[in-house]
Amino acid sequence: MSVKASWDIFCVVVDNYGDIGVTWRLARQLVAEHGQCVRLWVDDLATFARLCPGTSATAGQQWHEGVEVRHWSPEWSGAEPADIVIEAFACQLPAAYIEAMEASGRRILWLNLEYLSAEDWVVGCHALPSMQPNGLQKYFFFPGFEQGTGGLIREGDLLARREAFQNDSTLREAFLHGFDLNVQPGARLLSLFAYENPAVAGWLDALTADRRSSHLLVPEGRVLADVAHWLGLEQLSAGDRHVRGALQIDVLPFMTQNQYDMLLWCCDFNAVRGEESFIRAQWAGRPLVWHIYPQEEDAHWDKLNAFLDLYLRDLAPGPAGALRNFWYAWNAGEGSAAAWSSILEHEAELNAHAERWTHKQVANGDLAGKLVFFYTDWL
Ligand code: TRH
Repeated sequence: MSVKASWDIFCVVVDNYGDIGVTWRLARQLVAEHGQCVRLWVDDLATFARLCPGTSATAGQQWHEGVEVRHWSPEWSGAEPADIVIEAFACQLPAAYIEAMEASGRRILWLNLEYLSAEDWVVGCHALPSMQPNGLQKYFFFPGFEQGTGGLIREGDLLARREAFQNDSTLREAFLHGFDLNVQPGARLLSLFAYENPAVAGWLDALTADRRSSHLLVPEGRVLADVAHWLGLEQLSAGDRHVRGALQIDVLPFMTQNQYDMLLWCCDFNAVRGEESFIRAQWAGRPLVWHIYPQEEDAHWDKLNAFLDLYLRDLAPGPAGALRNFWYAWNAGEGSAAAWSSILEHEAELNAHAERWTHKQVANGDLAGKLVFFYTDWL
């Protein structure tokens, strides 16, 4: 049984949707599944509104799905600190808020929720405390893919919902019809969410020339310019449909997180990016390619390799090599056409492996549950 407590989650939107995507999902789950009282402080309501339609881009305070969403403006107006304070991804809490934590005289659990990484040092650093200059202690909470980490965000009923959806073709058809999509029987269904990426062209060439038809679904976003360029067009927008050889491309609107989950569940293969869509594609139980968020001095390649080493550990050399090569080509921006043909040779093994991986991750526990347990234990 969870102790009912108050939580303040602070989120700075650096760019894109990952920071708010993670914190919004976590906030909702803490409320819905653990009965917690959660305030989410976000500095960019316009980006939040893309994930949560119905959001006011100007309201200082609003409620969505039981979460109190507060606009975190540069002029801090003051607030009583919560029992648990999460600064997401090392964002800087307002100085006055830290002072209020100190002055409260209460025991407040202060956590920094870190970015996701499969690197092996994560297990050793997870949940370590660090003494702050003002005498308060801050803990570093690392999500991750191994037992000794904070796990991944996963709603309690997610796998059951996903399996029910994937086992009932009428649900899939209804979802796709909602976007005015009819998938040809036998066609391979693919989704594409990525940063700007020159490797997309080679992949589309390979799909066009394939013996089997493919249907590619692209929610609006940064990669669209590459798809447009490949099609010889100035631009693309939601609702556009184009056919080249064996490939049909449909551009979809940017959808809610729940709809995006269903899109991932529908597809035979998903191209995802960043942190959050990367996790959601793993819960889909289908093979994926990850366009990792590029970092300075190519630091992201270590992260990419660490994940691949873990993910491919129990897979035979043929399919493991095929997937690794495709991920390398995707992130290097070249060579994706040849790498894709090896993926197709190992489709069945890669499918089975993706499902096995999902269940292995479930066994590690989930981030919200681990946070609540950490708090209870700390008390
Ligand atoms: O948007 P991102 O590129 O976010 C990135 C990463 O988190 C990165 O680590 C971080 O440093 C950087 O932001 C600042 O990719 P990500 O993490 O996959 O977040 C996308 C979110 O958008 C995710 O919650 C899924 C959601 N989404 C929708 O809700 N609807 C959609 O149609 C699509 C395509 C995505």
